[in-house]
Amino acid sequence: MIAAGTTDVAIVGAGPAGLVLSHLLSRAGIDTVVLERHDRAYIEQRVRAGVLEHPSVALLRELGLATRLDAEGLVHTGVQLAFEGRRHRIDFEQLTGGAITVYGQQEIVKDLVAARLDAGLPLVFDVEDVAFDDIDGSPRVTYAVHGEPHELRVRLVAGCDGFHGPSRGYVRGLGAVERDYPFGWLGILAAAAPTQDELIYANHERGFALYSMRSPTITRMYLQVPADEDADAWSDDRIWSEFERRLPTADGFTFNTGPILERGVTAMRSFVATPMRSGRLLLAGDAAHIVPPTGAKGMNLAIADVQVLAEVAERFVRDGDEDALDTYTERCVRRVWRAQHFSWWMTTMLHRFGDGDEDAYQRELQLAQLRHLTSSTAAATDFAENYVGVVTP
Ligand code: FAS
Ligand code: PHB
Repeated sequence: MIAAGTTDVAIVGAGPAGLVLSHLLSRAGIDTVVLERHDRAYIEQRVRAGVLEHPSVALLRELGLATRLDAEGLVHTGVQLAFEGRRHRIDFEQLTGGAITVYGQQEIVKDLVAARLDAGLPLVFDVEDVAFDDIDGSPRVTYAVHGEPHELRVRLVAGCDGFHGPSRGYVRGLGAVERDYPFGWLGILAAAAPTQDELIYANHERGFALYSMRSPTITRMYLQVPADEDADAWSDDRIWSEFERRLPTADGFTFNTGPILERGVTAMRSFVATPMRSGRLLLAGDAAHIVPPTGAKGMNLAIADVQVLAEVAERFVRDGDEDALDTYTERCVRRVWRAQHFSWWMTTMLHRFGDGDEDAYQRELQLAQLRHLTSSTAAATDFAENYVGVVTP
């Protein structure tokens, strides 16, 4: 027997996009049901992004969802770029008046899930076989929970189900442009106290390295590795000695080592799918676009998309304003391409793309770019505005 229900907006996916959207729409008095494939424990322990742009923090504060973020988030007023063995600081505060906040994506997921459930609002975990019918007219979302079939009649469907979710497959006339990179990131989470309160992005002849953190006791670090690398092929000693080589220890920087709590290899891809709307279905976040994590834009793009989605959804649900839905893709895609360009540019400037002559020329270009970036106020300002998230798309 199918359990049937109705709501204004079915939100598929409880990642940053789906959860922020659920809070924006609830604040606007729009009914929603969030459907998530995994259970609560899984999504709350999944290690992913860690950098929040200024606008993302401002929105979470505005929604009253930043209590723990403000208490535990690490505010960084600058970042360091390392090359030729030395660190160079870019001062966000001086150049933009803004800052970033380092706070784990899974912490945001924890805070937003708790706030939703505390408010007694529906968030269904362990959903299977999510499918959509009649997304051009009166959409129906069908799914199962532990084998029990369910159906939701809705006004709109928000596809916030990430790159591998089903929603994008329902978009009529979808086109995608993409670029894959010939490398990935080996990411580790270590019980080692960070030795400084700013990230280091290192360009090194052995490949890229990133020094980041999650808290005063947890370090998050990344190494460029071949795209098909097996994380388990890297012993702890090999990982630490490779960081020793690639990070700018020659200028006195030291880092603590400690038990490695989590490791994994992430592929590097740039991907943009359009349109982001088809009938009553609207895509947001990784469901529509992917950036390589070098620019720390993935989670922030997802949050920015749903701010627009919430606005057009409210106008449609409240006033039947179809024109609002028509503007969705156009209003998002300019910002998406700004972040795409910045993420591609940082990735190209900081990674090894191969070896031999072609790469030798590329490396000199990278070093020339980095020298310019760290000696020209205009170039540093452009970088800082993009990184902090205060750039005009
Ligand atoms: P998400 O993928 O976060 O959320 C989608 C949700 O939909 C998930 O909870 C998923 O379980 C659910 N879902 C999928 N299919 C479903 C279905 N059929 N039914 C119901 N639910 C379904 N960015 C950085 O800046 N730094 C990083 O270090 C970094 N690391 C990353 C590592 C990985 C492995 C990945 C995949 C991404 C990483 N990113 C990183 C980018 C990341 O932060 C994303 O941009 C961000 O999670 C996007 O948020 P959402 O669009 O909400 O998608
Ligand atoms: C992280 O802390 O996980 C992180 C920071 C900066 C990036 C990517 C990931 O560019």
